[in-house]
Parts: sequence; structure tokens; C-alpha cells
Amino acid sequence: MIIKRLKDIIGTNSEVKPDQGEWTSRRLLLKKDGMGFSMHDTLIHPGHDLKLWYKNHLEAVYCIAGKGEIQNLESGETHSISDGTLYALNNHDRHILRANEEMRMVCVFNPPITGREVHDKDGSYELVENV
Ligand code: 9YT
Repeated sequence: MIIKRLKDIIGTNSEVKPDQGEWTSRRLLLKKDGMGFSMHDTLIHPGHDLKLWYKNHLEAVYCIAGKGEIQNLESGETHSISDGTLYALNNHDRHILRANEEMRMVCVFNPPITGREVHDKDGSYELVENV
């Protein structure tokens, strides 16, 4: 059994913030934990349009605090996000994520990410096979 606490992850290598500071991802479960998915407690900071396309991963995101919106760039639709909203990118959907106030999200990635991934120019995470 694996037990982890957020307070033990903050300030370690498992806390990742990209250079532009759009989000802070506290990575609770990674590929090395052997669960077949990764799970992150992520803060999305306001003031950014995050253009994302997880072409190598499926991601489910459950908002537990804050407010924002997601624009599905495949359909053009925009959906509000608040505490209790889940979105699942089951079609590797291209999207834009915006926080109007800081959002706290539980994010699950399949296949799992390995540690320090940040978005590439396409808004995706590289698929890391040999870790
Ligand atoms: C919701 C989302 O995709 N945010 C970007 C950060 C990412 N999910 C992460 O690595 O925690």
C-alpha cells in the first residue's frame, strides 16, 4: 500500500511549476508507483490561457475548488468549471483552460507521467517509455 500526503510533496521534486508559472502540479502518483496512471493535485493560476493537447495521454480532471472554463477546440463549445465539475479528454481533445479564480484540480493521466513533465510547444506531454 502506498500512503502519501500533499504536505510531504510540496517543495520536493514531485512539485512541478512551468517557467511561465501558469500552474503548480503536486504529483502524488507517478509511473514508478506502478498504478498504471498518475494522479496530481494541481493548482491552475488565473491570468493565463492554457492551450493544451494531450495527444499522448488521456486525462481526467476533477475540480475541487475555484472557478474557470474549458473551451473545446474540436467543437468550439465552452464549459464552465467549478467545484464538483469533471472533464475527461477521452478523444485527446485540443482545448483551452482558463482559471477565473485559482482552481484546484485532481488530474489523472493514462499512461502515467513519470515526474517532471511540462508542456511542449503543442501543449502535450512527451510519452516517456523507459522509466
Ligand atoms: C488540468 C491540466 O491539464 N493542467 C495542466 C497541468 C497538468 N494537468 C499536471 O501536470 O498536473
